[in-house]
Amino acid sequence: MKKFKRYLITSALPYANGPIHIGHLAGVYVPSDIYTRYLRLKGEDVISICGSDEHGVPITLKARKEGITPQQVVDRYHEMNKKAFEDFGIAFDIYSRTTNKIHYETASEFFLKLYNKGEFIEKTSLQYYDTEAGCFLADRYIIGECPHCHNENAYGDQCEKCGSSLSPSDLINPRSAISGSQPVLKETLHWYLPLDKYEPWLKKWILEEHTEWKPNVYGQCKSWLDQGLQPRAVSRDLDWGVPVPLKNASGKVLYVWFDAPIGYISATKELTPEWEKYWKDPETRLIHFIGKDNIVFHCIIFPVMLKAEGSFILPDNVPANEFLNLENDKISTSRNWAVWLHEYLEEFPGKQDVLRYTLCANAPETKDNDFTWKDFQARNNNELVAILGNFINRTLVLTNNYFSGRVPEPGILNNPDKEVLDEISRLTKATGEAIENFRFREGLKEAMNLARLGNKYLADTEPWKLIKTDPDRVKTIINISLQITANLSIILEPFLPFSMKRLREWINLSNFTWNDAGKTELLPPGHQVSKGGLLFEKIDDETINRQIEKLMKTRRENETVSAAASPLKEPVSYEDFSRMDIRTATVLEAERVPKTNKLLKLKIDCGTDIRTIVSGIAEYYEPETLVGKQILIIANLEPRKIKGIESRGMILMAEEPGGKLVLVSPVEKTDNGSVVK
Ligand code: B3M
Ligand code: ZN
Repeated sequence: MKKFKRYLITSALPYANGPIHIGHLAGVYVPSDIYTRYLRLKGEDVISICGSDEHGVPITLKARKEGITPQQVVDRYHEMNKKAFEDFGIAFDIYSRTTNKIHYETASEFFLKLYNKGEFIEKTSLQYYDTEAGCFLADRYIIGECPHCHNENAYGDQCEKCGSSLSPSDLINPRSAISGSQPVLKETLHWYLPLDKYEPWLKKWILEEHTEWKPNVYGQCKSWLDQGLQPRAVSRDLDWGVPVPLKNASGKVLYVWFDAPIGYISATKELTPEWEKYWKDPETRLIHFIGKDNIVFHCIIFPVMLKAEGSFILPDNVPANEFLNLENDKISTSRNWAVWLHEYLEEFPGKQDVLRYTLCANAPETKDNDFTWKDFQARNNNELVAILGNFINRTLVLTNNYFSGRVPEPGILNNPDKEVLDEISRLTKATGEAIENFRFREGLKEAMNLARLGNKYLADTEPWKLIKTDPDRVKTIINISLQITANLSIILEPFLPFSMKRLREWINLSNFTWNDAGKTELLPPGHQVSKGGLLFEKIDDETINRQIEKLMKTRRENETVSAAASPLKEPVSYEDFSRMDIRTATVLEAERVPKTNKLLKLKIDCGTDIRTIVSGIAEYYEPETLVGKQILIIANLEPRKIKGIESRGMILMAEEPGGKLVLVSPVEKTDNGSVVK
């Protein structure tokens, strides 16, 4: 493999429109952090770049919904997410944001460079326009009936009910999410990146020169390339984003997927004046950590942008993960089906490593995977506590009990000892190799095998029995166990940084690098170690059940919401509403209408007069139970003849999702004829 001088690690910039959850962590940030920490331990020149992606339509939609500005939305989540990453030890060198001035400058410059090189196609097309609001509508801003499942609230890019991806022209009766009015098609000018022009180059670069990319990444690229690429618009008619830096472009911004990856470059500029060395020297290895939904942008579109610009290096690898599910269901922000990092920390303070461990041990590296609270508990209790914590605790306690905490001198090594020493070297190497190849689950497993080995060694040699009869032998055993401990504190550092830091304090190990891993004299004879303590604690059933119950509650709430959801009607003006004369009234008499099942004839005192109303509630109410009840009526509905009876007005009822009708009445007894408004 080519030897590189330095590393530039990027992690997908999360949208600043919601908090970070375990799916983000497992898919992108835990892997990128393990990799970065590993390189740093090896003494490589490495920088790790991330930040908030602060443009895009979902952010403007959220702002509109909450009645605040997009800037307020991104300010809130940028700070929150930055803190969440810090809290979990995700060690970026910078967590920047795409609303920074430096980013606007960098993205505009990048666009202009391509523009001046003639890399764009300029083209007008027809797009939906809201004449009431006076603006073009992004796909997300167009709502209408889904042609597949007839959900009335499908978006112009996707129906969230049946999951089909749509384009605005697919929608039946499209309407604007801004004004509710019917949009019209209007011509608009945009700039397109001709991906098709770069297709032959991409095929060679990816399909021939990067056969080492993960199968899920390579496969997705191949299928895009096999289908053939089309020019892709890099601008949008929106007022939130980096303005297109041209004269004839007012009201137009860069498409969020054009500006966001440039965010990696602007963040590097912000971090160091030497940014060009990281982005332009072919001896830098650029690696993008992302989730699978971002593959096309990082493997095809951004590389084409970089290639077209001409002075930048290209990614050498794009280790994308698949998705993490939660308790067998897709993680979803809108359905609140997630474990949020900030909530986790409130409920499991100090236990960042337990989550990091579970998410890595179960990472969706090759296929979608599932996070369950039972698995989380089992990983903690059966692996972190019973294997790792237990071994370390026994070793340090024995060292303190028998040798006052001083590392004993080893004696003559027998064959089992030698085998253990060989295994230390093999397992530490295997851990490193797995990390280098982005197989973090495997790396963690190999590292944990070293702790397993330690436990087995203690169990086989039983130093607590030998201490009376053969104290010299015990010196050897404890020395080797301590060397295993020291090795663990190095090779588990990328995975469990909080606990390994504690452990190294206990064993008093400070100057070390990854290259020390495998050595068997890390702690020399006479070196002092402390008694330590418990690195991990058992998590009981009650705690886990509380988490499961919390999710079940969310599920119940979601079911209620979705069942109740007959879609909202079109907005009406207050004038329209106030034309209805709704009043309180009392039922004086009630009887069935002969030869019908559904109808009751009611005599009503409605304050202004006494009148007859026919109502279709006979299936739900016995007539005699209604007499004396106060209800609401529409008093000015035009009179109608029903089964020969003149009905003057209408009784108000609530219709449950199942169709059952329930009478509506004032919360307190009210004078008849009071106007409802
Ligand atoms: N914000 C998409 C996402 O969070 C996007 C990543 C940008 S990376 C340049 O899935
Ligand atoms: Zn649908």
